[in-house]
Amino acid sequence: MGKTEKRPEWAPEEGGKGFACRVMDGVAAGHDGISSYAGTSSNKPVSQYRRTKLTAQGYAEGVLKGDRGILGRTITMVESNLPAHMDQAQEILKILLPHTGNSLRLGITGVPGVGKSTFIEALGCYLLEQGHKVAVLAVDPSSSISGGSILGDKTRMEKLGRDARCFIRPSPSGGTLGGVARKTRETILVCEAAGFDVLLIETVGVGQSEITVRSMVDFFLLLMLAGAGDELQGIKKGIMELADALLINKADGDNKLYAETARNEYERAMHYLQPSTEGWVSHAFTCSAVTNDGIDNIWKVISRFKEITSKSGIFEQHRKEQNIRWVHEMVDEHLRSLFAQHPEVTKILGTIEEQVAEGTLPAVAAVQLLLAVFGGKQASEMEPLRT
Ligand SMILES: Nc1nc2c(ncn2[C@@H]2O[C@H](COP(=O)(O)OP(=O)(O)OP(=O)(O)O)[C@@H](O)[C@H]2O)c(=O)[nH]1
Ligand SMILES: [Mg+2]
Repeated sequence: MGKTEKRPEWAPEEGGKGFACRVMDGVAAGHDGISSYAGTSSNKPVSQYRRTKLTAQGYAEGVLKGDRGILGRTITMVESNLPAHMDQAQEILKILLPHTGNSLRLGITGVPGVGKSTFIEALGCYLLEQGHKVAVLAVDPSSSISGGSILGDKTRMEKLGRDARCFIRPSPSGGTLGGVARKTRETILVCEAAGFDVLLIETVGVGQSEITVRSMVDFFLLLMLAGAGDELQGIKKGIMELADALLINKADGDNKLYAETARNEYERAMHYLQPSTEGWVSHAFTCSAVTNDGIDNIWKVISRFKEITSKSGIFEQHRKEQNIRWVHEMVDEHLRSLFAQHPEVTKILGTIEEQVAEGTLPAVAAVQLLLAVFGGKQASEMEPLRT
């Protein structure tokens, strides 16, 4: 951003610097963190809605028209923790809801360095060539510290990031995984309403976040490496059971042979695993995100999955189940936070914990007591607390 000296035309020639002022160049985009287009070129058209305060209807209309600026602002609203924003986001989502759901939601996970971002770049570009509209999202609960994994990765998604048909959004920095997940689920809906028909959702495969992402996608893809140690494969066993396909990446150069051996091993191992999706048998494949070898094949697999599960009704049923589970999760989370903040509960919790630890109060009785207090009973009415 450059600073230029501006001198008003009425200023005397010999007036010196006292008559000049410094003017900062404006920014083409809004202050919501994204340019009006997903690409970085600043001479692309700026949203006609920009900088005007919008109603929920205005936001929804902008999203439905595919306006990038409004899309970014709507997602910012969805990601906000301010009560006023949360209310407006819900109003917008209500309007958008009938226009959502027309996409394939693809979750991509794997250990750091396996090549998730490089793979997303390769698959994303392939899908754009096929005429799809692609949005890339990330779920990374640690991103409040790291500043968002995808943002740091933009260099790996250089082509995709420059393409106006693609929309890339880094992970919301929501603190808890529950918070990040809520925001990503709603962002998925907003992107679908904006017309994106393939959503690629990246998450780092280092813990709970894969399970969370599994619960918000249709197809779950696990990227793996050939020759990674046994202990690593042991850790991944639980995750392997969640996968609709295993993809051994970096099958290029000298590694091609190892990748094929690993594919055979995984294929055998998967015989003994519970299938992740009813009516679908998960298989192992190889690809190279660098040479693009196998990218078209994995998309064929994913398309076949959609075809088969749509025909059998499992696709729709899964989404309905995911939505219902989501409601329960949110209720759980909300109740837990109400419980933790309840003044009477917090007053007695320490004493109760002590009594349970000392063995003077059974755990079940402690729960009954806490829930009774949470339900409105006075702690002083409670028998064990008088001791
Ligand atoms: N040879 C080869 N290298 C690859 C391939 N895919 C990715 N890489 C390289 O592997 C490294 C890690 O790739 P990333 O795409 O950043 O991996 P990631 O899984 O997104 O990593 P995190 O975001 O840190 O979890 C980079 O140096 C890539 O160039 C591939 O198919 N073949
Ligand atoms: Mg990455």
